[in-house]
Amino acid sequence: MASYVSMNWQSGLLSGNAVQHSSKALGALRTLFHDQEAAQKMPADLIVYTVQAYTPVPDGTEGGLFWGNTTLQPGKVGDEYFMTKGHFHDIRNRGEYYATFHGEGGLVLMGQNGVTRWEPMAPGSVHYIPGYTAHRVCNTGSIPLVFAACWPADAGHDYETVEREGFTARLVERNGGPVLVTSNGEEIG
Ligand code: S6P
Ligand code: ZN
Repeated sequence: MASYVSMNWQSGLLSGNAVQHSSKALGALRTLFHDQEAAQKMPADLIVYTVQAYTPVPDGTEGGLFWGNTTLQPGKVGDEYFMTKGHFHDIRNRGEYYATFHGEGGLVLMGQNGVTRWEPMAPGSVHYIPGYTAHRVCNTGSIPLVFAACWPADAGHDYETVEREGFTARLVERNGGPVLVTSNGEEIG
């Protein structure tokens, strides 16, 4: 029988021997940001986000489910909010749930047709990420953003497509709040 873990329903954080931990520092994320001059000036070892994952079945198990959470620090590179790398799932039709515990953010979603939109994240918000949709989270607030995720064990992660092509719009701060802008600076949401 698979082991189990515990979740603190106030913080969204997991504990238990079976919890896997990983982190992403700015040095590994720099190329994602629009303002490369600002990105290069920031410390490579600055931790931007940490992830906890509970994967009770082997990666790739059809019908299995994984659970995890992400703690994304507040900050910006130029006017662009700190964000996760973002990915499509390797098996494109696989969906996912995100649910917010702490902080404020934006879930940026891009369909395979290249149309990008976003949903505001705040404590209690639950977000369904449909299949065929790249997803990335931005911290639009001033405190750590914590959200939980549940995704199919066989979904896999395609980071390469996003690294190569990016999202068609970015979440940036304008007049003190988040706005989705295209690469030519046009506001679309
Ligand atoms: C996994 C799920 C999350 C992300 C995490 C980091 O499918 O979407 O656990 O892995 O938020 O984002 P990323 O884009 O670096 O995997
Ligand atoms: Zn995912």
